[in-house]
Amino acid sequence: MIAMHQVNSGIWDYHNLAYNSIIARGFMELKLYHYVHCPFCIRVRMGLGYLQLPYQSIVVPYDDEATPIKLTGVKMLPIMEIDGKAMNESLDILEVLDSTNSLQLSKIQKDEMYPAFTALLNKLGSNVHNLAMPYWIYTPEFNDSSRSYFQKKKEVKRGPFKELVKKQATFTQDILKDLTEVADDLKPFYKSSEFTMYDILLASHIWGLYVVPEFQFPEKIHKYLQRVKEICHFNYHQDFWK
Ligand SMILES: N[C@@H](CCC(=O)N[C@@H](CS)C(=O)NCC(=O)O)C(=O)O
Repeated sequence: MIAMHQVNSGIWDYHNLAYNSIIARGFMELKLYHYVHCPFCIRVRMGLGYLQLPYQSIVVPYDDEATPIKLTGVKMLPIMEIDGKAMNESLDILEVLDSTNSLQLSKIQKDEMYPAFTALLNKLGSNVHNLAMPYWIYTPEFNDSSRSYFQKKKEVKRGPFKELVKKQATFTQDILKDLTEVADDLKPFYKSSEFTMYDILLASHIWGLYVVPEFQFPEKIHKYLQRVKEICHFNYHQDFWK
């Protein structure tokens, strides 16, 4: 859980085809800077696991502003450093890493249902954050300083965590309503017999609910998440215990 300090200044141009072919040949060093709780970071971790790409995992303390700003100019994770060049935006990162397009990201983004899916993801994501944030801050990812930084920042947008906890039943109800719909669309993967990027996007957005002791996933969704975990060789807590 230590932020990286030896960083390189180059910003990665993700449309650079030369780099893509380097990636395809596997001649690269990958470093992922991430927050354990962050769904966009989990996306990338799941993608890396699915693609079986070895990488250095760097969990950045939430109150460390210097590391991400030095890498990309903004305090936003995930950041992927590929052979010393840093980039952000989870979907752009996944597009570069998946050089053979096995997860069909570009195809999915052209789907008629993609805008509705994105809206569902945003709604789910917001409720998941409201429900889970007061718990995430007590996982080993945080210390007193990063916990207080996180809580202060998030409370500006969402209100006091104490109030969020009081509204647990409402958030849970909304999440379960959406998950019931999702469950109907599992064939056994999201609207497909094949595993695709949809499954990574969905699973990464709801995974953090496992940290909330009061929340119980519907059985079908739990089994689906465990299947995604297997396919992506994903271990949410791996960085806590290294
Ligand atoms: N569009 C970005 C979103 C990433 C994002 O929102 N990251 C949040 C964590 S979940 C972040 O870094 N927040 C920093 C902060 O608010 O201090 C992506 O897909 O990578």
